Amino acid sequence: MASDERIQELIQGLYDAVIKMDEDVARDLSRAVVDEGIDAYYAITNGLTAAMEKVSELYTAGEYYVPELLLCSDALYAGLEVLKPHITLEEAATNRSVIIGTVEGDIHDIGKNLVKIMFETAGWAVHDLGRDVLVPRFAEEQAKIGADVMALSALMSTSMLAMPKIIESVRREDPDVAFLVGGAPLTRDIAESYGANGYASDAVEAITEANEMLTRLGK
Ligand code: B12
Repeated sequence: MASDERIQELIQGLYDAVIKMDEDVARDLSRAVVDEGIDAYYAITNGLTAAMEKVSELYTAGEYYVPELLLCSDALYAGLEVLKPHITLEEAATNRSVIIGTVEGDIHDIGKNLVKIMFETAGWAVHDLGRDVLVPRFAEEQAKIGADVMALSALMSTSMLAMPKIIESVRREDPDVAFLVGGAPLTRDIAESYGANGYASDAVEAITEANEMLTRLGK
């Protein structure tokens, strides 16, 4: 078992690798995390995605521009690829299904992909529509799949306005589907005002909330 110092060293290394846009280091340190038996999700949240918060500050401060953001997310994904198969979740396997996508006008998909990975890890069948998904696509997909949950992601205060439109258009065809929404500009109050059934602020909470939401709905 790795010592606390070693765990912190690796987490700090992952954090720095994302900020320094170093895919190779992110990949190598993620392999070390796995080999040394450190919790993969802990490494993702405290190393890889925590670094995106810092990246976002650098972007806001005008020190990083869009190309840097993309290179940072490449480093994040390089680590994620290694760590993903080693995530363990307490929630039991399920036969539930979810349709997930980032809403129209929004190309941010790092958070959506983390939520997707958590659903997959928890044993859900996941149908990923990708990013910048046009409003009518969700109802079309639901007509084909008949999913239990529809998970919508938005990272911009402008794009999140598509959420109530999606919820309304899907419910018109299928009143039974439960909506889970998330993304940095969302809050539980906003989610409720949009008519969503659930809200979660991060990817692990998303799974707990999805299950609780279905229980609340008697499903
Ligand atoms: C990386 C990034 C980019 C990358 C995206 C790469 C990619 N493939 O995703 C690139 C460079 C492409 C980009 C582009 C743009 N960006 Co940008 N970007 C970011 C940044 C720095 C980080 C986002 C991120 O990935 N965070 C890490 C992930 C892990 O966190 P997360 O997404 O919040 O997800 C977690 C939770 O929110 C939650 N969650 C997310 N989705 C869901 C869904 C469900 C169902 C649930 C339950 C939970 C959940 O769980 C996730 C995991 O824990 C943010 C800053 C920020 N603070 O968010 C700006 C930010 C979102 N971008 C912003 C802007 C303005 C833009 C651009 C318009 C910039 C431009 N001028 O070109 C374009 C947008 C183009 C478009 N049409 O979409 C603004 C948005 C402002 C606003 N509030 O409207 C931000 C806030 C930066 C800022 N401070 O100005 N961006």
